[in-house]
Order: sequence, then C-alpha cells, then structure tokens
Amino acid sequence: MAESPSPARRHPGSPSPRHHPVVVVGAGPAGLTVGNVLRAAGVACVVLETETREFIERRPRAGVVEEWAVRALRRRGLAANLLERAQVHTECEFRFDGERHRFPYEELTGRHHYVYPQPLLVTDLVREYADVRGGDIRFGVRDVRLHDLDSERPSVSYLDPETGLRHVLRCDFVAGCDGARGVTRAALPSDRARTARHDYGVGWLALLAEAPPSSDCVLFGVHPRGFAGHMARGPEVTRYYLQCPPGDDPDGWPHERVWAELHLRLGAAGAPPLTEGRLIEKRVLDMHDYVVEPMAHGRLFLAGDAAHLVAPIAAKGMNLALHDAFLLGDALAAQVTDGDRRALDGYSEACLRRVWDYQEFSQWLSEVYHGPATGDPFRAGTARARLRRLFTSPVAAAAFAEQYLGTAARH
Ligand code: RFL
Repeated sequence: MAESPSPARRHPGSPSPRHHPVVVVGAGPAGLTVGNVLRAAGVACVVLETETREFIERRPRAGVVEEWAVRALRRRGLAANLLERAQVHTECEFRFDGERHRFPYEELTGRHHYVYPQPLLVTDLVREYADVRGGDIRFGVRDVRLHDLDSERPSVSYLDPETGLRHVLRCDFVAGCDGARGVTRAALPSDRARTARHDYGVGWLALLAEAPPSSDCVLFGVHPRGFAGHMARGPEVTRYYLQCPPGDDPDGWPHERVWAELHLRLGAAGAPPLTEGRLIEKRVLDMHDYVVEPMAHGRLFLAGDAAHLVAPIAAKGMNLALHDAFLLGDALAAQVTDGDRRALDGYSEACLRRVWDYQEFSQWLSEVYHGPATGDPFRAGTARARLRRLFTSPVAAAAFAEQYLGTAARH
C-alpha cells in the first residue's frame, strides 16, 4: 500500500483536524509502551487500535520477558504488577535421546527470565496509559490510513466505528506499532525500504492447556518426530508447542492426538508425567521471519512486529518490541520537547543491531529444534552435536546463555 493522498482533499466533509505531536498506530506492547514513555515526558499523543480494549487485554501470546526489559519497564514505572506476579525462571531443560538435561542459566550468568503473560502486560500498560496518565486511546477504529509522510505535516485518518465518519489527526510524527498484519509497514515505499524474509518451512501447533505446569521450568523436547515445548503461563495454564507441517489444520489435532504426541516428544527417563488438561487455544503458526530496513521513512517510524517478525522459536518478539518502543519513545520525546533529532536519526540502526542478533539466534536454535525431524541424518547429527556441546563445553554454554537471555552488553 502506498500512503494515501492528503485526507483533506479526499474527504472535504470530515470533521476539522486537530494537531497532535505523535499518533501511535496499534496498542500492543510496542504502541502502549511508546504511548506511556511519551505521556511521562509530557508529550501529547493519540493511540489508535482496531480491536476493543477487552480483546487486547485477553489475546494470549508471549510470556517470556527478558530481565533487561523488566528493568527498563520498572525504571519507567511500568512494572509494579509484573514484579509482584511474574514467575522468575532460572533454568530450562532439554530432553533428547530419552534423557533430561538441565541448563542452569542463572548459575552460569547470574541472570534470569521473567514469565508474565502478554495479556497481563498489555492490561497494565493500557491502564497506566489511559487511566493513570490520562492518555488518549481510541479503540475499534476502522480503515486507518497514513498521509503526507514525506511532508512536515503528516496525518493519520480513520473511520469512526460509530458514526462512520472519517477523522483526521494532523501530527508531526507517526509511530507504526500495528504488528505483523497492520497497515503502517506498507506505507514505506518499496524503493526506499527493503524487507528481508526467512521461511523455516515448519509449523508449530501453539496450544494453551487448562492444566498446571508439569515442570518447574521451560522444557524443550528435541525428538525425531518433531520439536515439542512446555512453558508455564500461570498456576492453572500451560503453553505447549508441537512442531507440525506448515499450514496444518488445527482440527486434525484432537485432544488425544495432542497429548499422545506431547507425552512422546517430551518423554525422558525419570521425567514426571505431563498433567493433561482441556485445550483452550489451538492454532498453527507458520515459522517465518522478516526484517524491514530501514525502520523509518519520512515522519513514520516503525516499532515491534510492524518492523520485524521473529518466529516464536526463541521467545524474542515481544522483547524486541519493547526494546524498539523505549528507544522510539525517548527519541520522539527528545525531538518534540527539545528539538533534538539525533536519537530519531539513529533509531533504525540502533534497533536493527539487536533485531539481527535475535534473528540469528532464532535461526541457530531452529536448526537444533527441527534438524532431528528433517529425515536428513546429516542435519540430525549436527543438531544433536550443537545440543551436546551446551552440556560439554562451558564456553558454549555461556555463549548460549547470553543469547537465550539477551544479556549481551552490546549488539
Ligand atoms: P502486536 O502485539 O501485534 O500489537 C499490534 C496492535 O496493533 C493493532 N492493529 C492496528 N491498530 C490500528 N490500525 C491498524 N490498521 C491495526 N492493525 C493492527 C492490533 O490489533 C494490535 O493490538 O505487536 P507489537 O506491539 O509489536 O508486539 C509484538 C508481540 O506481540 C509479539 O512479538 C510477541 O507476541 C511474539 N511472541 C513472543 N515474544 C516474546 O518476546 N516472548 C514470548 O514468549 C513470545 N511468545 C509470541 C509468543 C507470539 C506468538 N504468536 C501468537 C505469534 C507466542 C506466540 C504463540
């Protein structure tokens, strides 16, 4: 989609536009964090969201939040509930060749992971933005369009769901935080931005089970029948993953088949049996990545999944969205309040270093998880060698822990 022509010309009867320094498109972790950072800096903004508040506060997705991201949220007064309610994870367990191998990453690095379901984080961020910091957020908007991004006076327009009228928000900057299926990415002209893509050629059946976790840590089953994962989401809900063909039909995975396959792929000597439960979410995710470079054009700056998708193989997507959002919120605040454009100019490059680092780790990990099920004995052999190295070489273990936890001092 090219950006739309100026709405004033297209919609002469629309209500007269008001000016806002920043319009944020999308109320996921990225957009809400940008909004909160801007509110804290005293910058007025509007957040536009196509879904309802109830919907975004319930949409199940991520759970793993890296320690640096939690520290950054806390510094900005956004982590009070998270710190009270999140689980702290200090190790994970790989299961392969019928055996259990604990990987004690906190022991190796002094760092840990937090597990806090994404809908809870979104709920906290909306409440802080709208109810505490008095931010303007409009839910249920339709047909969002971006205009005049190359000019000094861009605007964003949308259809009001109740009146059907097109509203126009004149602004100085647009933060494109509308995720993988949004509209802002398409406003980058194809001759100015490049999208790099990678397709893993595998699918994951993503499941949420109404069952308490069956282990005190995350489990990764690396099995010739395919990868399987277990991740606690709360005391009564557990996320499971099962590798499957891309585009597979979730209806082909009834309760019995799912649990039989999970028992098999996560089975190991001495492992307690999995606790089964009703499956409350069952969807197939095709594993693929993309990165848009640069993440900006004119007055539009992309953040989060709008700019880069990282398959949930290494649980990195929401962490990258938060990283972008802190940088973008601060950069926009510096520009709007002090006229200092340096951070905005360096924004895309500053984000992309971490993005590429996390993409590379996901690709490395994908080979470990999926190699043994390719049917190719060479790939299976090298994948198992990668895995064994984590438990035989302290140097390899430390390097893995750094990437797994996102603790590198520089990218
Ligand atoms: P989001 O969360 O998709 O939010 C975008 C928002 O924009 C709205 N929207 C629009 N609004 C206005 N106008 C439009 N035209 C719009 N189009 C869309 C959408 O309704 C939505 O509210 O993107 P954001 O903020 O960039 O956040 C990205 C994260 O949500 C994503 O990366 C993670 O969920 C990925 N992910 C994980 N990341 C982690 O860091 N750790 C994990 O453990 C983890 N697990 C996962 C995951 C993603 C998963 N799925 C479903 C792909 C597990 C799964 C199963």
